[in-house]
Order: sequence, then structure tokens, then C-alpha cells
Amino acid sequence: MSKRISLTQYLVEQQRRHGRITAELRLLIEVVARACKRIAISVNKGALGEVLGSASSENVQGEVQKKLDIISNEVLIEANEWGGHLAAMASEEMDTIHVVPNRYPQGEYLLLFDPLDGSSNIDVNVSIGTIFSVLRKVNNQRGVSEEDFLQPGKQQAAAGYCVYGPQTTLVLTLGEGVMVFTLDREQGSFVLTQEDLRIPEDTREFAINMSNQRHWAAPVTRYIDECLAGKEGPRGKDFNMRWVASMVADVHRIMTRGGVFLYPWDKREPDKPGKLRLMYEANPMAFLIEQAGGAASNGSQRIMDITPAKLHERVSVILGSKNEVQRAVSYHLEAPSD
Ligand code: P6P
Repeated sequence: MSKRISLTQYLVEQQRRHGRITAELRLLIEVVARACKRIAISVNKGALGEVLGSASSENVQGEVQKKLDIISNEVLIEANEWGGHLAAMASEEMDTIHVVPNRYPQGEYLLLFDPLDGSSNIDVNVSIGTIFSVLRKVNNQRGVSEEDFLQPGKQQAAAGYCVYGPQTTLVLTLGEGVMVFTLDREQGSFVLTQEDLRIPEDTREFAINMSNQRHWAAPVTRYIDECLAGKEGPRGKDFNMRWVASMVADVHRIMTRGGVFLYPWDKREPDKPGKLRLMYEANPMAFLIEQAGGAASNGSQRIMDITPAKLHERVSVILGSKNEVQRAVSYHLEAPSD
């Protein structure tokens, strides 16, 4: 087997050979990867690290924060604020943006993250992960504000996630394909284990929380009912279902073997377009999925075309194998508008 290269060597080559990334973006990705290694150490300690359970506080989403949510958020903030590559950061765990303090130089990038996605799985030892998205600060005339973050996902410079599962795996796109890096714990570094990952355009596996079935809109009910009807139904093939309730784990499975993931709008909270957050969950995952040959829609438009109005805006999500996403979207477009 040819010698595997480290994340650092890969990024240096992308900068030096291909001019694909700036030195600042290379530093940003390396710092985020190092922070993910630090988070993995805390996650892997579990009960031994006194890091399980809730922190008896709520985040801006009104969700009870786990201790590890807060630890992971702090690790990412501390790791990224001194390097000079960032102007500011935004997180699921923080109400407002975190501007790089004046004692440090400011850079051209904006970093958004869900520091520990899938927190409900922490205490039951099921895979969780960190999701991140990188934007460029467009307006260089003045300081930085929340408005600088409100860019559609197609403006992302990079995106990725780190899944803390049986392996600790970093999946990254710089806008030209998807690479997979696996943490070599002996070396303590991420090693390139797959280049140019591609998602099969068809699948027999869907991921949705079936307990919400009675709350779905008609197009989602139609799509899932047809999958459940199997080979005797209109699809002419049987489907399997998976739902980890950790977006990183469900998306990583889809990145690895195909599938379709749905977290649609439902009647439980009709004023919200969906549960998942656009800027630091749906957009980075949509970027990765599209770069791997898949599709990502909110049911009526490409997720990465949505211009956010608010930092913590939510969105309905259908993503994964292209042909399945297109079918589910077609059912939405055929449905009579309310
Ligand atoms: P439910 C985790 O809390 C999360 O934000 C995603 O990672 C996951 O896909 C979804 O919520 C699970 O939601 O309603 O099934 O618990």
C-alpha cells in the first residue's frame, strides 16, 4: 500500500502545488482538526472524565446543554481565536457571534460550527460529531457583525465534520471533491484514507424519525409510504431504514454507502421550517453531499441557494443520493400549494 499522507501534508500540497487554498485557510483547517482531536479525547473519556450529563443550562435553541456541548464549544473558540485567520465565529451554543478579540490579529475567514452534534447520544455512547462551515468575510470596510455571516451556503470556502465513532474520522471539502482522514491515535494525526468520495446516485436506505409520521406534510408521507411499500409497491424494490438521531452519523453513513436523509417541516411546530439549523448543520452537510455527487434540498430549493435572514435559522432538509432526493423534491413540487 502506498504511504498514506497526513492532513498537514495534504493541505500543504493543496496550497503549494495547486494553489487551491490560502495559507490562512490551511491554518484554519489544521486548527479545527486539532480542536476535533481535543474534543475526541474528552468524548472518549466518557464517565471517567466527569463530562457526561447535562450542564443545567440551555442554548439559544432552548435545548438543554450537555457538559460536552459546552466543553467542545470552548475548545473550538480557544483553538481558533489567536491564529490570525479568522474575523469571527458563530456556534449553535452561542446566542451571538464571537468576534476575535483585539489582542489578536483578525483574518478574512468566518467559522461556524455545531461543536457537538447529536448530544442526545453522548450519554448512551452512540456516535456524535463536530460540524463546521467556513465563509469568507466579504465586506472589509469595517469590523465584523452578524450580517457578514448571512451568506448562502454556495459561498462556503470549505466545510467538514468529524465523527467520534468507532473511528475518529474527519470528512472535508475545499470545494473540489471530498476527502476522508482517519485519526491515527498512535501518531496523533489525521491520515488521508480516502480521496474523491462519491455517493451512489440510487439507494435502498432512508433515514427519518418515523415517530413524527403523523405530523408530516403529504409529499413526505407519500415518499416514505412508497419506500415502505417495498417491491410490491410503486418503487418495485424493498428499502431499509436507519435513524441514529445524530446528523453526523447518519450523513457519514450516506457519504459512505449512499442513502437519503430527511428532517422535514412538520406540524408539531408549524412556524418553524424544520428542526435543523441552516448555517452550521444543513449548509456544511449540503456542501459535502453535493461535492460527493449527491443533492441537498429543503423540498423546494437547493439548500445552498438559501440566503439566511438569521444566524440560527432552521431549515427543512432532504439530502443524499441524487435520484432519491430529486424524487422526494418532485413530490413536494407536485403537491398543491396551501
Ligand atoms: P430527533 C441532534 O439533536 C440533531 O440536531 C441532529 O443531529 C439529528 O439528526 C436530529 O437532531 C435528531 O432529531 O427529533 O430525531 O431527536
